[in-house]
Amino acid sequence: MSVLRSGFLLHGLLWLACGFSFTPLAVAEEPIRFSPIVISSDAPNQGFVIEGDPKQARQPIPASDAGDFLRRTPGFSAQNSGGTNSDPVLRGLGGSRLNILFDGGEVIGACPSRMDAPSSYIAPETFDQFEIIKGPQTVKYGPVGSAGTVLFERRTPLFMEGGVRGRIILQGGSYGRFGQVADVAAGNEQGYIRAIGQHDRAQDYKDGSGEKVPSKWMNWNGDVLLGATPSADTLIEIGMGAGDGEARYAGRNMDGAKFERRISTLRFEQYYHSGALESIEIRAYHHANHHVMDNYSLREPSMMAMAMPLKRTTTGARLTSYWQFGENALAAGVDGQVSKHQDQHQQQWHTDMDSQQLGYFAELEWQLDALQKLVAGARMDHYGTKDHRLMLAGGHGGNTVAAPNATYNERRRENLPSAFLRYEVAPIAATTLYAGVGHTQRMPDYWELFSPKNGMHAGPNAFALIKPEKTTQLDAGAYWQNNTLKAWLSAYLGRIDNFILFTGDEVGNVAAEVMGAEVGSTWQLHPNVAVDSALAYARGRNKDEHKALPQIPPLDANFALSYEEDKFSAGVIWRLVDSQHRVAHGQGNVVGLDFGPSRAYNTVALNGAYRVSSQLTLSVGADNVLNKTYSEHLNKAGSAGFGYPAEKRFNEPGRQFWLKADYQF
Ligand SMILES: [Cu+2]
Repeated sequence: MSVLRSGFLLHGLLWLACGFSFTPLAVAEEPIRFSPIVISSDAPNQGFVIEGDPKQARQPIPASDAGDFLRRTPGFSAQNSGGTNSDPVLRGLGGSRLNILFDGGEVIGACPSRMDAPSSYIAPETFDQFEIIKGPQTVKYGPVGSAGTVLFERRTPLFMEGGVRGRIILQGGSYGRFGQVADVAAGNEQGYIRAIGQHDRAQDYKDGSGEKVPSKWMNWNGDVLLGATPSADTLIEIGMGAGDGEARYAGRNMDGAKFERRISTLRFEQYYHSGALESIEIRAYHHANHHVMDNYSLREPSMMAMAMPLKRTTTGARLTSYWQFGENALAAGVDGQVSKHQDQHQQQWHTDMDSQQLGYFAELEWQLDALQKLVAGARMDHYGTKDHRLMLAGGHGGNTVAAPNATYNERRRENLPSAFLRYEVAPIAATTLYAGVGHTQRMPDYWELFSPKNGMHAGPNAFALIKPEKTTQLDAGAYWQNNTLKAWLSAYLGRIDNFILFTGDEVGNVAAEVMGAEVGSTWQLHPNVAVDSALAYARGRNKDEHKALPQIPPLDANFALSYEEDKFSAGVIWRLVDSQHRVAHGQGNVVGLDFGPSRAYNTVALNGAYRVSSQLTLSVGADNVLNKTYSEHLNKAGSAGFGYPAEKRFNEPGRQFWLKADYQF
């Protein structure tokens, strides 16, 4: 029994030291505060790593998907198209610049307009842990996310003796919101079986002026995990899952009628107790996504009724070995992936793209002395992408006249390196400073190579034309904590060569610069009263065209005052967002283009929570209490199909109420 415990205790340490975050070099002796019951904004546990329990209550209203979940974190925002399936953006950079992993694997959507961003397939409350690593400061998770890496992980705690445990969440709110999550596991020393089911839905919401915004959505997910622990140091887990959903989009000319996913995963972990090799981890996954968008099942068609079915399958694996040499830790491994995209003509499925990636990496944590360490990593990726399109039919699935494809049957190959180096120091107790530099080269993704219209009018084809994007970024920050105050800062300055930029439906490479910071604090001004603040600012410049980079969110600040007793908490959150005048009209990415400046706004939200027992917590909230009418800067222009005038943003929800019951057994 104790051996079993030690194996997984060891894993817990690895999880902290290697797998996810780098443990702070020094920590204050006492936590300054109980974990708040309702989270106002997720603060980093160090400058650039944020982690937490995605099942915990957060304001505003429980997130509809991972995009909605992430956009509440300082530094994040999202390109919004309606009530759900927004595409998350970190520091103004989204799409494939943000590497989002679903239980160790990449889920790549099928929609050529990214209606089904990876985050749209992730129901946060069905996961145990999320982790955000800002900047190109790790090389362990597949192709490096140049803006950052986000991990949603399930980690089933082992059963030391036979038993059953679980968690049931019920949540409801304004505009027909009603969601359920059930997560039940049974097992003993030899293994476990775990079933996780989720269903959630909402009707169209109304903005602060009482106008209905087309935004109705529904999603469900079901997953089963079977784990075996044949010895104290071995874990084998297989997982199977499925899900589907639908979404009406105020900001698109078609709605998402199907977001079907099928997933199989395999996880193997082996721990060793002698020698330098500590453990080996293997993760394998197969994701099959079937997406349909149409203009008739969730709206009255304003033109000829049409539907577009699409499929994507992605299969991959990663092997990581963890080593310990004295005080120094090394993680080294290899990962790879094959992916295929299909669309449908005359009821027949046709492959338009297939791609492969193979990479190998090593990341070293070198403890210089008790107070200083260096972390360095490097990886190399080999990519191949094949163009199967005989004819080009225009970008975004438009029905423009088809033209012969000059790159039919061609395969592009790229070998792209990435590396980073970071120095961390704890000059005084409970303080960490870090500074790092990272470089990563990103293969253009499906949306950049296949969705643009380049090549339609005898112009150069995006598939042949677009160069890999090269990001070089300095990341620096600080984390400081004493018994009553915690403060943190993470800042960055980056240069992006061959930044992949959409101008209308066409795409090109430009030189760009990005810079910004997130800063925040928690002040426990009384044993029961805390003040949280967070502020995020991002700025981007297109050096070639001497103007702003598009789709950069404005300054966003968040202040929260909370009162907590042992069983009860109440809070008020004031969010202030500045106007954004740095825009690049008609430019952006496949999801959205800038169409003008946006106005400043502020909203107030209230929450309360009560721990009925150690098992049951109730929380309630009211968002946008003052019923303001406002829209976010990153917003698809409202669809003409719903009567929105050209280039008019659709609004965010007016006042809404929610209630969440969280029961653990
Ligand atoms: Cu779509």
